[in-house]
Amino acid sequence: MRIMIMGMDGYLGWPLSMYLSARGHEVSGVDNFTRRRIVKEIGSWSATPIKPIEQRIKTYEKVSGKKVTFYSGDLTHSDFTDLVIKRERPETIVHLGEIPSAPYSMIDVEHCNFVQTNNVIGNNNILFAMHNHVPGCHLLKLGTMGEYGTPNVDIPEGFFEIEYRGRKDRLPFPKQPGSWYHLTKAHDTNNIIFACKIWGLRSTDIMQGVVHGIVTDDMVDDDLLTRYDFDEAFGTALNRFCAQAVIGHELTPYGKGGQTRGYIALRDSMQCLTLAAENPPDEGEYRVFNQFEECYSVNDLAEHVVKIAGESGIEVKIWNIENPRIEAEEHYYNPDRELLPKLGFRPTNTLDDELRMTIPKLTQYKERIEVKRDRIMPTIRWKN
Ligand code: NAD
Ligand code: USQ
Repeated sequence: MRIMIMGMDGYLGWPLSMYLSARGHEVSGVDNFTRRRIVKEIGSWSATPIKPIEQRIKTYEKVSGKKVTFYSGDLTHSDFTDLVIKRERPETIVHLGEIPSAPYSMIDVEHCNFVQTNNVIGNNNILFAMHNHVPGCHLLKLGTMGEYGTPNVDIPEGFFEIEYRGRKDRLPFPKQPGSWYHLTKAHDTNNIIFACKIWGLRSTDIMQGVVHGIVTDDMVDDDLLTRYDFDEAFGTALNRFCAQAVIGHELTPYGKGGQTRGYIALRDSMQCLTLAAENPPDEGEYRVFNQFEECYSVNDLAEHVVKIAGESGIEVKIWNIENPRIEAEEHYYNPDRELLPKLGFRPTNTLDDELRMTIPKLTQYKERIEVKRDRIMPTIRWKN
């Protein structure tokens, strides 16, 4: 299948490109290196020393014998997006090419507007280019579990049956995002639903939980490593805790630490996205998959990291610091997760086994984390 990966240079995009290519798909991709630039802007870097995309592709092609095509450009430029989609005629587009950080979007009005414009406009440009050139293409769009927020009821996969004043309907489940970033994903969702309705496009909107880990089977050479962030804006909870453990920094659950989210290992995110790509929806169909393995509170995660780091002789403490965000610290959380397992998804490892791979791998980059130790504690607040 011809698959185009928007955001090929990113944390998920690069390993997914190799994973899909290794399975025999014809892979092309797009990126404008925003992620590299904005991590630098906040004074941090990836724990792993990542190579330029050209070198990644060259090494991958050498070790695999496969070919990957890359286009450097900005998805918010409609002419560019139109051109690459017209040229490659993808059968599936995996759209990862957005700015993924909640804290970065909360810095100030410029950052909020940059994230909202980047994400919403880029997504719209893809929808229009699909309509114009490849109306049968499947848009596999990365949304987030954070679109739903933390309601005090179970969370279905996208839609729910409701009876109101004696009438029934199947409606999109309400969205209560918790940052300007998370809101962009809800805006994208509405735009995609509308495009599927008026143009008959097909799409899978992936409500993905927080991703963690670094190891995938295709990273057989150091040139092929993916990025791994640990700073306050781009490091996600569990990845931050692992990096903190490696340098002996206290683990930092925010506030009471009862914030509960779905988590998924990087390798299993690849597995799920591949299953979704290889099992497309019907023409005109908009469907939603909740993509995570298990739910944990941040306190639970910190305890798992303390235990597994301890097995390697690393002693770390947990420090529940003041929460920079406005969010529920104790809440009900029970999302459904049925559609991907029905397609065959099985988590590869337990959380502890995955941590047994992540922590030693990360220890190789201890010095790089140490150099940016001052980027760990949160300074960006939801309310100044
Ligand atoms: P990432 O920042 O590492 O990857 C996104 C890539 O898209 C980057 O390389 C960036 O340079 C590129 N990009 C951004 N805007 C672009 C534009 N206008 N034109 C071209 N390229 C652009 O992020 P990630 O962690 O790999 O996440 C990928 C997707 O998955 C994002 O949409 C994110 O919101 C979503 N997601 C991530 C997680 C997670 O925990 N990592 C969880 C749920 C959802
Ligand atoms: N948290 C801590 N301590 C930390 C870092 C985070 O307690 O040191 C808490 C946060 O307050 C939050 C939870 O951990 O309650 C998750 O935070 P996060 O930074 O790991 O995740 P989030 O901001 O939600 O964003 C990440 C990705 C984003 C994706 C989202 C999936 O950056 O792209 O959309 O996870 S989800 O959380 O399901 O919405």
